[in-house]
Amino acid sequence: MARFFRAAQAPPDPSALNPRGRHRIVAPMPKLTILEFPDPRLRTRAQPVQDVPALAGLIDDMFETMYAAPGIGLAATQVNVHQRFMVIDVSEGKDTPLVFINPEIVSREGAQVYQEGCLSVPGIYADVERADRIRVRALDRAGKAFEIDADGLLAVCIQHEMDHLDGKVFIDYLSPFKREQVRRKLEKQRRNHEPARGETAEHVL
Ligand code: QAP
Ligand code: CO
Repeated sequence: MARFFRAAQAPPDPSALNPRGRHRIVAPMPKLTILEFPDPRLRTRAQPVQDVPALAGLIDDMFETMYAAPGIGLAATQVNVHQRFMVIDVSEGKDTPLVFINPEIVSREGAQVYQEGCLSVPGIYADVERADRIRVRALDRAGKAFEIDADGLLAVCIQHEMDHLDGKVFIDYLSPFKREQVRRKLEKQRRNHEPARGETAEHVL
């Protein structure tokens, strides 16, 4: 209670006001828009990347969008780019960015169940079974081929993001009944939290 009172008394941070000073800016706009289930564009099968250098700016924007969310993985499909690449950072310090271009799983072993989420399915979490250990071959952002052995969370994340490149979302592993429940919950979330059609962000801030 006391802590709440002190916070309410704190002077406003001038940097949190826009130039006209009337509306408080809550958070900077993320660079890229993330498609949300059941958007049919999430069902697109991505094409192999041909021109790695051309992706440099997009990769930076995807990391920015992912870190801001905050998330640990983002596939190009989710930002409506239908080329086979993704960005991942599962580290505690958010200091280990990984880029996978034209990824291929060359071997898989074992099974693990992990409670997954997805920036394209906000607020929904569900257990999914995937391979426990994988070996992945891909190109890095310089276009150089590499191979990595992954287990635990990184292995889950790579498999989850590679699914996006094939038009697959983690809730596809749930029963049709559960998936319909998810669709209705998202619909309700949007009704309650998003501006009505015709209203601009300015009205909300
Ligand atoms: C995929 O997911 C993943 O619902 C990456 O409201 C997830 O970054 C791989 C997020 C779990 C392995 C394990 C989800 C953020 C982020 C939400 C994400 C949300 C806000 C999900
Ligand atoms: Co996802």
